[in-house]
Amino acid sequence: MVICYLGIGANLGNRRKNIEEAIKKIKELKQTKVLKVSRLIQTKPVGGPSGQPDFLNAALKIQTRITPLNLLKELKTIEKELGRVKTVRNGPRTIDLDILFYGNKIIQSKVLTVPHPRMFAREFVLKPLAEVI
Ligand code: PH2
Ligand code: MG
Ligand code: MG
Repeated sequence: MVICYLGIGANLGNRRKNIEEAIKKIKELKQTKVLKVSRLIQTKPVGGPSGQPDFLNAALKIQTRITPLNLLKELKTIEKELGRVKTVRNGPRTIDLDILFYGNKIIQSKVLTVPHPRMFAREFVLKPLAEVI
């Protein structure tokens, strides 16, 4: 089992409900346990188109046997199930699920970079993460 930290963000639709639903689906993943859930914090959008709604952000500590690329795939599936539509970079979204850390692994592949490359400059990631670490 590997300890892994996930970042969650939502700024479209019922943001709280989207995040709760995403956590429920992550709990249902095989070979995965959710160990800690942070509070939800409201944050101003960083980057992306101006005028987009405020975000709710959260972080999770999980334990999993799913490999990093399969975990990425599972998270993308959950994003799709919750109605995420890809538009512009950093644009508004019903749900965003990011792998922040996967054990102590450093991953630099075409589709996945871990630790998350922009997390260290983002208060909306670090604040909830500090609650579950
Ligand atoms: N996610 C982004 C870009 N900007 N801003 C906030 N406040 N919260 C986010 O989750 C967020 C963002 C890209 O994933
Ligand atoms: Mg993100
Ligand atoms: Mg993402």
